[in-house]
Amino acid sequence: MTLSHARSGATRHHGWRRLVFLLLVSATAVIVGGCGGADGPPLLACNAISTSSLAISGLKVNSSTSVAAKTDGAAASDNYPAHCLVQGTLNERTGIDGKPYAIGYEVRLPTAWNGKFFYQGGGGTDGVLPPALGSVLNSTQTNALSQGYAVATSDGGHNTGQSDVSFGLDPQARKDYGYNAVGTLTPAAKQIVARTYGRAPDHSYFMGCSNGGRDAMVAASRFADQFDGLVAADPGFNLPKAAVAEQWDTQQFMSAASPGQLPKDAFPSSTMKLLASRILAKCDALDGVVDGMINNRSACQSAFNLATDVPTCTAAPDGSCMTQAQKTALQKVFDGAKNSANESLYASWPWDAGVAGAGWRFWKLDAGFAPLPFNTVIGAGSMGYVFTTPPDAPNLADGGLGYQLRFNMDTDAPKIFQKTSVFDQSAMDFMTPPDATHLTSLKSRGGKMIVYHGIGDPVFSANDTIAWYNAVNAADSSAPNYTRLFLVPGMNHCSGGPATDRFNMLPVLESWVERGVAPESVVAAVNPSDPDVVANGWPASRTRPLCAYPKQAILKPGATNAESAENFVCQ
Ligand SMILES: [Ca+2]
Repeated sequence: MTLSHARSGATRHHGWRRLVFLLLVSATAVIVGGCGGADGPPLLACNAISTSSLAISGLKVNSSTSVAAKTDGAAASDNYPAHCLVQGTLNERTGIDGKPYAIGYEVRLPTAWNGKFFYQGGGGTDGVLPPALGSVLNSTQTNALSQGYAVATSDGGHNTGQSDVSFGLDPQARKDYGYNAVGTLTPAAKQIVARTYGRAPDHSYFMGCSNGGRDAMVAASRFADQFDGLVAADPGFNLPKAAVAEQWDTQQFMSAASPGQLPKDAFPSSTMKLLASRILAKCDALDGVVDGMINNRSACQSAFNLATDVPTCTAAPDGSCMTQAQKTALQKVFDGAKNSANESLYASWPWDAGVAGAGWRFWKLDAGFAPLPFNTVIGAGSMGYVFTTPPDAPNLADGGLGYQLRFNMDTDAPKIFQKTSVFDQSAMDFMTPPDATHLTSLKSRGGKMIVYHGIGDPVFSANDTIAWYNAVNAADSSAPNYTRLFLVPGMNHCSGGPATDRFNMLPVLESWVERGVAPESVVAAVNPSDPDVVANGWPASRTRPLCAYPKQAILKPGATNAESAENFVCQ
């Protein structure tokens, strides 16, 4: 429906039907608060959208401009339709650190509106305002804006970029990052939608990966009244605990390093390739097809034994063995962060072919642009500034390695649960979904949430997400009626790895929300240009079904073509 169609719809009707239509329109206008109706505020053209014309509490419009359609992008996801771009801030204020803060936002309103709203989740430590094109994540397909969605996104309440995490010195900036940016922007953006098109959106969706996946899970818990459907991809919903694991991992990797070595030196690519090949040797065939993919994740965890399945070097490592120090460190990483009482501080990690993926290496061992793991580059500062209470503002001149090595699992890790009179919410309070295992509000309003997670994710453990999903089901056996989990074998963080990581969950979610079709399986393809796909020699046409957990993809009896999803069944 276009703007002009929305305004002139009544002209399509005649006689008594027209009268009934007008009565319905007027009743609807009352229900939605009179927006655009005869008694409500006038509809706003793009150039008329301003701070004063909207008059939304705390909301400032810095610019509202008409943007012409882009049709020459390299991929469909780069293109967008003609739309109105509104940029501004919410809740401008000065933090307790004396710095200016606000929730920066962007709302894009397509000329041809499909009647729906899409919130695009952020990522990492936020701090930047991504273009609100409505990314559908693991797909180069048409973005949500091009499908006619009105799309909103925010900077998470600070605009200092991804590398400056000093916003953690301000308690409100922590809350904005944790939940309040989504909670504040969503209703405000919907008011902008209503003032533009004359009515509230028919359906509202949220999609995000990583910290954006955490945003989705938090929204499903805190703001379930605002969303009909959500996609939480590779969610870091226990992010402060995962941050503890980032410190732990670096400590273990460094325990196997010789003097002068860094994690990337102590664990060269040849070592991780050896690990992947030994895991595959034990686990690939457990799902019935030797294809470089481990669909039978659960059987693999007991089948593979690092101590006995990888040769221990008697001389220097040459890619065919590991030193005992390497094996000890890797076992501790995969067992998960522990304190000195051997209590788990986060989660274990699944053995999976994704351990040799480029994304795994980037996060856990070698960021490439820095000689350190990205877990150190981003994980030291965010741990000290944002997740520790009170913040300890660590010196990061060495890239964060010293901080990570000094981090104490007995005395520092518990600070993610700590609060003070000034920092009145702990990191676990402001970052995680309250009562994550009971999605009662989402359930009662008929909302749906799709969660998916790469089994080879090196940042947020798929085991943590599986444990969450099992807990939700244990608390409510009807949970699959409103939330489903899809595991992606081999996939690293959000994408990449030896995996079928190209799929689009938005139409799947739309079908569930709007037509009641609960997803059983979703066809996924390889990204033919992914280096891990190329290195494995997989055909560019390979597809697989992703299966609703706990089902897994199994080759149909008698099928011979193991490259096509249609020959697999979820069971
Ligand atoms: Ca297999």
